[in-house]
Amino acid sequence: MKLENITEKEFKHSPTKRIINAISKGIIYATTPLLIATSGLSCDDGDHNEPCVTNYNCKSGRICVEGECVNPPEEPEIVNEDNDDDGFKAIIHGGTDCDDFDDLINPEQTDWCDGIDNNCNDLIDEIGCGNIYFIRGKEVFYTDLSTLEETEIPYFSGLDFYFSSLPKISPDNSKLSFVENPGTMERTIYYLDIATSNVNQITEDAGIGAISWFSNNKIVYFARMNGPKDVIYSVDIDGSNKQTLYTKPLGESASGLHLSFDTSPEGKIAFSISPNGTRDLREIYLMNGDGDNLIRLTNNGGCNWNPVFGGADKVYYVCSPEDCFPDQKNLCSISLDGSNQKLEFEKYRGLIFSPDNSKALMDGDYGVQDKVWDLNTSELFQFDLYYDHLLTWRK
Ligand SMILES: [Ca+2]
Ligand SMILES: [Ca+2]
Ligand SMILES: [Ca+2]
Ligand SMILES: [Ca+2]
Repeated sequence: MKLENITEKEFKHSPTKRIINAISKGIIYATTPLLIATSGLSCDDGDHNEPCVTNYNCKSGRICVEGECVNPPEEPEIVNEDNDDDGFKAIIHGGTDCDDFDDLINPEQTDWCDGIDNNCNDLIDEIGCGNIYFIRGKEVFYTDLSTLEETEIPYFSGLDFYFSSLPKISPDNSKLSFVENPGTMERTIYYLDIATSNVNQITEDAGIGAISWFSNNKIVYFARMNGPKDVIYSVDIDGSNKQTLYTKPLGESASGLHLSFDTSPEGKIAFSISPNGTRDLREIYLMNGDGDNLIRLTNNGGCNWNPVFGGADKVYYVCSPEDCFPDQKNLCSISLDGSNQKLEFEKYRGLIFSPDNSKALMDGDYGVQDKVWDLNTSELFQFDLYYDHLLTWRK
């Protein structure tokens, strides 16, 4: 009988079934000749069925297993699961190290600006690029985010800074303004030319607090006259063209709280005052750079201060539902048309924006210490550098 003529019924009852089975097994074995050859278990080595009681009965190198001589199992390859000794196993070994041959790449690294995902989160350089300017103690430094190296800016060593009048970089990155604080009401604003290290006086006034820049080499500053009466001025950096932009009405002055403000690249000013003169209420206001078009932005009955422009259409500010001296400061935001007022983060201290306003660096207390916040995705990233006070973030 020819093999191809066997029906299923005939096959089941056929005495040739055993033979057919044997043939099919032979086919299966034949399809895996490599496996058999490498495992040493091939049928044609002549020792496959060699009986044994102990290893002494087997040929050299073979061992006795369940009465048959077989080749011993291959030694498992010893694998170093943390090849670069950075404390993180490679991803192929179930770990989180996305480059196990570079000890400066693992989930605990800061993802500095080098075009590489240094912290294995599939995002490249999420802390951004440029320089972060900051004060530590009484010294002014900047960190280059391409190298994470700190450079101290000369001149400032030992100067006293108010937290309300921190040095500020000009929009073109060439100058750093600062207020000399001799301990009297009369204070002087200077700027440092970063390239030449020359220091020039801009103006002097009573009780100068916050200072900021417009993009046309104008300084905006707040001064507290006797009364107290808070005024926002603008002045050219040669001290000319001094203009009064806003004078706090007497009813708003009783709180005694210092006025805080920020300038936008487009030339707007956001500032914080108490609408009813109490120490428990402050709101954010907005006006043009010449003092026109004053509007009140926030209206939530709490304490809102230290506004910071984040891009062309948004202001971020410290917010507290209790009073102006809270245990915990939160971060809120509002659009420049007064809409979309919301709580962004609880527990934070300071905030500066990247040059393209896509990211913010938070100088935080209480659990948000030194985080980069991606404004597009609202993700928070660890940033393992510590700053006392952030100044600015510039290319
Ligand atoms: Ca590793
Ligand atoms: Ca690594
Ligand atoms: Ca990354
Ligand atoms: Ca990087």
